[in-house]
Amino acid sequence: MTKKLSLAHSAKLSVIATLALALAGCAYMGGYGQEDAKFTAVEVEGSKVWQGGGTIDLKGRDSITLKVTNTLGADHGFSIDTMKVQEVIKPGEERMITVPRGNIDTSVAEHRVYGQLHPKHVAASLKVTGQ
Ligand SMILES: [Cu+2]
Repeated sequence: MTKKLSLAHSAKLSVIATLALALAGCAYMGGYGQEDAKFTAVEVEGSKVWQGGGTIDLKGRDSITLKVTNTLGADHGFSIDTMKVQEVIKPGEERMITVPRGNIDTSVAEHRVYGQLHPKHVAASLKVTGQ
């Protein structure tokens, strides 16, 4: 009798533990530190390219976060004029860039993402909806 009760009790505990882990997982996935879009400076067939992009829904958001990585051996510029972003990313650096909603030009649906240091650096684009 006592054994049966304690088994039932430990089963209940393991359900609670599983739920707690699942909740923690959800909080992590949707929480702080997650980027809305990723851009990576890479070399493709001899050209330097900002690879990445996507579409971000701005509805109900105060800011967006971009994860920018430079895998190359020199500094590369990262600019989005219509979001007031202009950065220089060091070789091997990974940087999270937060853009406040107020800096995003809402008259533009597709934002040009380019490297201001090198005219030949191939640009990418980022779409923003729900503004
Ligand atoms: Cu560049």
